Amino acid sequence: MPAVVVVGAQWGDEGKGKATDQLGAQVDYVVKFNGGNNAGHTVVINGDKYALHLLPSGILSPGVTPVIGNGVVIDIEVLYQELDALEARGVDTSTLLISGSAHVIPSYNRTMDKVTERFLGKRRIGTTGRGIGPSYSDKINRVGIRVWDLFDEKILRAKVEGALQQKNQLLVKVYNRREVLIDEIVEELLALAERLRPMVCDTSLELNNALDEGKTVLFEGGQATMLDIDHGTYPFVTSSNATAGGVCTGSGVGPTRIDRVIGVIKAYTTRVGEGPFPTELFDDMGEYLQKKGGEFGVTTGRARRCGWYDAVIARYASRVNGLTDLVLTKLDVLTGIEKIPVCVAYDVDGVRYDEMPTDQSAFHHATPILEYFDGWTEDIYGVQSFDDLPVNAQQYVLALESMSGCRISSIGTGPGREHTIIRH
Ligand code: 2SA
Ligand code: GDP
Ligand code: MG
Repeated sequence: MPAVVVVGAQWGDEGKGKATDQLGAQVDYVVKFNGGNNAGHTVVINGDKYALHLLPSGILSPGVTPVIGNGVVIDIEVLYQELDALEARGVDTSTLLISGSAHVIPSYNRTMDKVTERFLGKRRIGTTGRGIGPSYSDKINRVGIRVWDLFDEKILRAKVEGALQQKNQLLVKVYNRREVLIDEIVEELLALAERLRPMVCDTSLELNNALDEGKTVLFEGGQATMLDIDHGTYPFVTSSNATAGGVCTGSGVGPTRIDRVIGVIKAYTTRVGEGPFPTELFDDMGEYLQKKGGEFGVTTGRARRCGWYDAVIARYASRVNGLTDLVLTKLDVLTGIEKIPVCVAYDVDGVRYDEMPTDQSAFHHATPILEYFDGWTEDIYGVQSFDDLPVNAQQYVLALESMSGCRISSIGTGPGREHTIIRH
């Protein structure tokens, strides 16, 4: 398996960190290709918990080269904090490679993110406030600051000047904030540059050479399919391509080189931030899943909204990512629920939809058509073999598989590396 992709199949927090970490032991490189420190990936190794944001989860596997690709937006201060925290816990981070073409998140974009959300009021997206959207907007508007720019003061100053020209107009005239000074930003970024320099290289060349030599590369997606800027529930999305297509643009590795695309999906659904969510629960059951599943943001601590498994979303994710496998997580959280509902299709104003409506208004009006499956009471925490699952749990998994358009090749029964069933 020379090149493997891991992406989220729902609205994020499916357990991509755990899946990446598990595969990490078998690969040479783990590459982050989209997003930034809006991500929060949890990995539990021998009971020790690690929360990763900007660094690829593969950094925890000795011998793996972690890579931050060109599609990522980097808050350099956060990067250093994360590196220092891992080093303090004995993790070797010295092999990290960073694309010089990745964009940085200057402090003014954190400000922009927060003031824009406040300004939007009821129409807010519910962002993580990390400056992600404004930094990707700058990239598209061609006024972004790239890692390479930090190593030439003259170029950096010109770029910051270009970026602030428009931004200051907005900040001062619309948002009533103080003007951001060019000198202040140039100084701030230059002070961060030197430590970065040895990590920076042409990561596209490095990865393509590695694949030529028969090495294995794992691409770790941030956020998820339904948060993808093109394929998600726009405008309630993040600002990058979190689907498998983003791998190629975000790393400089072409599509013909990708062998497997693994979608990670929870046995129920969660969402953090605003936006439509057809199977969302507003009753005690939603609270039960949130508590039992520990559904709180790894980056912001926000409570995640909870609902039932949505097979329409699973089929959609299988299609737009070209999934070869599904990794089903958190099956253990469903233990003790008598009848487990699953959304098999939507009702949109009296019309049945078996596939995701392309019209967002229809999706906003979608109510779930549910099928009910018998639950189980036996404790399945940590179970490692499919045959050791209660029959009803097995049937639930097989039913999800038949509805979701893709084979379920692994099942999570707990947060630890070892709490996993591999289906051969
Ligand atoms: P942004 O900050 O511009 O990317 O926000 C836009 C939308 O994307 C959602 N988003 C996320 N959803 C789930 N998990 C994410 N990471 C953290 C985690 C979230 C946290 O792992 O728990 O701690 O709150 C993540 N990052 C972005 C976001 O909620 C907006 O809906
Ligand atoms: P990511 O953003 O997709 O990497 O996921 P997060 O780390 O944000 O959230 C997933 C949470 O579920 C983390 O706390 C994981 O430790 C936990 N987790 C992952 N797989 C399982 C599982 O199979 N069972 C249980 N109980 N927890 C899991
Ligand atoms: Mg997460």
